[in-house]
Amino acid sequence: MRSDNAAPILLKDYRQTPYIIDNVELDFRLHPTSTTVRTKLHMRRRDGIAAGTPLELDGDDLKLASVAMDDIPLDDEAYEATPEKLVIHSPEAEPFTLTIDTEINPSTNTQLMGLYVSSGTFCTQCEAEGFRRITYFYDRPDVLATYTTRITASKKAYPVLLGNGNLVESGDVPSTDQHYAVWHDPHPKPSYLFALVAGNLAHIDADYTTASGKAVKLSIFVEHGNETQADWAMDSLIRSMRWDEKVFGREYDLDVFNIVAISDFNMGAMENKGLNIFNDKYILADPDTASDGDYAGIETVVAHEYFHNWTGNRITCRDWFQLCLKEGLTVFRDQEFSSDERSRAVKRIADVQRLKAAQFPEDSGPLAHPVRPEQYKEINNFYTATIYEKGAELVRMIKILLGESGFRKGMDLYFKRHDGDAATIEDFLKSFEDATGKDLSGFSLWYAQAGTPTLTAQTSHDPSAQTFTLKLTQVTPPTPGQQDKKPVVMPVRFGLVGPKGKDMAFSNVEGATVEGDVIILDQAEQTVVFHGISEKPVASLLRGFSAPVNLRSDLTLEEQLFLMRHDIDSFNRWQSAQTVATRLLVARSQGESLPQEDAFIDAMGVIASDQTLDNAFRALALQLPSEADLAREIAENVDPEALALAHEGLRTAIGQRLYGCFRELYTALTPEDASFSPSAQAAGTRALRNRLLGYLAASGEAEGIHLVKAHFDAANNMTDRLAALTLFVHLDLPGKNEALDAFEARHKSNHLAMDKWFTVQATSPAASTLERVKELTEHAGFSWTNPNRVRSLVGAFCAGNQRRFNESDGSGYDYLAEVTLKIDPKNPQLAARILNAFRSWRALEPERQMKAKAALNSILASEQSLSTDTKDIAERCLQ
Ligand code: B3K
Ligand code: ZN
Repeated sequence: MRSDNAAPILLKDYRQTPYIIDNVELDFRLHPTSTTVRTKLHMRRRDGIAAGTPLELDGDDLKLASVAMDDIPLDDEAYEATPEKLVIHSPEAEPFTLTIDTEINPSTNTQLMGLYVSSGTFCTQCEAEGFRRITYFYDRPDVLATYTTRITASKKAYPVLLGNGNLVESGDVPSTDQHYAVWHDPHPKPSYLFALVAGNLAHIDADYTTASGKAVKLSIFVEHGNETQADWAMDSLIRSMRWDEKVFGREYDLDVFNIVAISDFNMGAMENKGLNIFNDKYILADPDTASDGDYAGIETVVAHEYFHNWTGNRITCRDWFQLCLKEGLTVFRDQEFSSDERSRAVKRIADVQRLKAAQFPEDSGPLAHPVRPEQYKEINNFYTATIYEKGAELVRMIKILLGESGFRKGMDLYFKRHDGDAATIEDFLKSFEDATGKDLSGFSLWYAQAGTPTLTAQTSHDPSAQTFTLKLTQVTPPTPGQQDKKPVVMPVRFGLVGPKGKDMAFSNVEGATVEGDVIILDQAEQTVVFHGISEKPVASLLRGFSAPVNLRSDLTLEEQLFLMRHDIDSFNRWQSAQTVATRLLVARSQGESLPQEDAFIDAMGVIASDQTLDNAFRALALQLPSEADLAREIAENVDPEALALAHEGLRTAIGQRLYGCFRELYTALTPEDASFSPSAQAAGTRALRNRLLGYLAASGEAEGIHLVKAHFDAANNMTDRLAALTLFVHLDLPGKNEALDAFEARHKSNHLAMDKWFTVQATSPAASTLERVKELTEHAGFSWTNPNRVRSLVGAFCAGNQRRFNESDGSGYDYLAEVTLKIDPKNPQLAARILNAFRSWRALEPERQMKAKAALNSILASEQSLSTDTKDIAERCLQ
C-alpha cells in the first residue's frame, strides 16, 4: 500500500536501478509480536552511474533499528529513514555491504502482505510489494540476487523452519529453547519470490526423479490431522512436473520442492522459489468435503504455481507492466496441462466460460485495461482476469498462428535466450519471430489495446456462381483512456458445414490468408470468397474459440440449432446451444416467447441422450447461460430481475418438456456402488446427473422434488450433497432448512466445507437473501479477517447473486459500500477485490445506475482514510 493520492506509475518511466544487489543475507529472529530482521546487501554501483549517487530503497510501514555500511554504523546525516524509504545520501565505497536492522510485528499484520501469522504459523506473501514490509530493499522484479536466509525460532512452537532453495544447515541454539535453519537459493531471484515459513506443521513427502535423473524431495506441509487431504495435491504436483518435462522440456532445478497450505491467504497461491505457499482451499481435498470443482481447482493451481518455476521465476518480469509475461503464459500452460489430463473440449469450454464471465465484463466496463497496461496506481489491482485470462488467450493465438512446432521452437528460444533475465513482452514476441521467421508486429497490438473486439460475420451463398461469401468485420470498442483502435491480427478457425452435417472441403479461397482451417484476419473488413461451393453451407466460425472476441453472425436460429446438433467442433456445438438459449432468454425477459423454443428444448434432449458424447460435455451443453452471461450480451439498460425470471421460466419449461427423458437418464446414471473417484470421467458423470436433477426439480413435479431429498440423503461425496443442497435452497423446496442444518452439523468443524454452506445461501434468489447474509456474518464459523470466509459469503452475494445484489432499492450496493469500508483498514487487497462487483454498473438500467453510483460515491466521501487499493477501484469505476 503506497501513500494516498500518489501519481500513477508509468511504463515509459522505467529505468534501471543505479545500484546492483548481487546477494542478500537475511537473518530472522522470529517472534509473533517482535521479529527482528538483519539484512546484509552485497551491492555495487552500476556501470555508468556517478559515484555518490544516492541509494534509495523501498519500505512500507518499517521501523529501522540500525544501518551500517561495510560494518560501520552510518552517521545520522548520512541517511534518511522513514517507514516508506531508506535513502543513503552518498554511498562512497564500492562495492559495499549494507547492513539493515528492522523490527516488525507479524501478529498485527492483517493485510497478509509481508511476514504475518496465520493460525499460529509464520508465513510470507511478497508479491507484488510485500518484501518492503520486511526490510528496506529494491523491491522491484528486475533486481535479481541470490539469497541466504537464516531463521531462528522457538523449537517447540515452530519445529518446521522453511526458506527458499536448499537447506544448508540446521541445529539448536545452545542454552536456549531456540533452533535455527539456514536456506540458500542459488538461483538469482527478485524479492517478490522470497518466502519463509515457521510453524508446527505435519507433512507428506514423495520422491521425484527428473527426466535427467536428478532426485528431488517433494513435501506438502499442512496442519496436523490434514495429511491425507494433501494426497491429491501431491499427485497433481508429480503429474505437473512430468508434463512440463514432456511438453516444454523444462525440468525442476533444486533438491527440494516444498508447498505449505495456509488458511489466511489473499489469493489462490504463490510461486515463491522452491517454497510455494498456498491458500489451503487449493491443497486440501477429500471426497466428503471437496467438490469435483475443488479437485480440478487444486490440480490447476498446483500445476500453475509449479509451472511458474520457469515462466516467472527462471525468467521473470522486468517490471509489473509485464505481469502477463508470467501470468498469461503460465495460465496458458496450466490450461494445456489440464486439457491433456482431462477432456480437451470440456476444458476449453470451461476456460471460455470463465473468460467470458470474468474478463469480458472487465474489458467492457470502467476497469478495462490492456493486457500490458501502461500505467497503474496500485499494482495489486492489476492481478486481473485481463492479465491472466486474456493474457493466456494471446499466447493461445500465437500458438494457432505459428502452429504446434513453431510455437515450441519459439518457447525453446525464449527459455534459452532469457533464462535468468527479467524480460519484457517484446523479448517474448521476438523469440517467436526469430525462431519462426514470422512477423508478429500486427499481432502485438493485442497487448496494447484494451476492449473485446467484436467480429461481425455476414454470410451469403450464390448457387449459380457456386460461391460462398463470408464478410468479416472487426471493431475494438473505445475503453477508458483509449479511443481509436486499430484492427488486430485474429485467427478465425472455421468449417463450412454441409446440409448433411459434414464439413465441406474447400480449396479455392480469395480475400484473406487461409492456413488449414484458420482464416487470418488482419484488416478492419475482409470479404472471403470460397469457390466451388454448390450447396449452401452453415459457417461454423471461431471454432475452439480461436480468438477472444464477441462474435456476431447472421446465422438464423435454425442454423444455430443445426450446428448444435451437427458441428464436429464440440466447442461450437456448445456455443451454438448457448447462442440459441441466449436469444430465447433475452426474448423471454422482454415478455416474448420465440417459436423456436420447443425445437431448442428437443435438441437439448438429443444431446442429453447421445451416448457417444462425454458426460461432462453433455452436462455443459445442458447448462443455460447464467444471468450474468445474459446481462453481458444485452450490455445496456440491464434489468437483472427480468433476466432472473426469464431464466427460471425457461428452466422450468425444459424440466417439464423433457421430464420423462431426463428422469430415465438420471436413473441410468445412478451409481451402483458407493466408491468414489475424483477422475474427470467420474466427475463428468456426477455433473450430468446433477444437471438432470436440477431440471427434474425445477419442473415442479412432486417426484422431482422428492428426488432431491433422496439425492441429498444418499450422497457419499461433496459434489452430490452440494448439488442437492443448492436445489433445496435456490428452489426453496420443502425440507430446505433441515438440509441446511444437516449440512452444517456434518461439516461445522471444516471451514472449507462451511464456505460452501455460506455461498449456497448468499446466492439464493430469495428476497430475504441480503438479510440472511447479514445474519450469517454473526455465525460462529464466519470471520471478517479470513479472506476465504469473506469471499464465500459477502463476495458470493455481491459478485454471484445478480438478482439480489442488484435489488432495485439499492440495498445490495449500500451493503457493498458498507463492507468495503469495514474491511479496508485491515485488508485493503480484499476490500478492493470485493469492490470489483461494481465493475458493470454502467450497463444497468438508469434507476439502478443512480443507486450504484451513489454507493460508490459514498465510499469516496467517507471520512475514513482509504487505502490506495480501494480508492483506485472506486475512482476508476466512477471515471
Ligand atoms: N503470482 C501470484 C499472485 C500474486 C498476487 C499479488 N497480489 C499467484 C499466481 O498467479 O500464481
Ligand atoms: Zn500465476
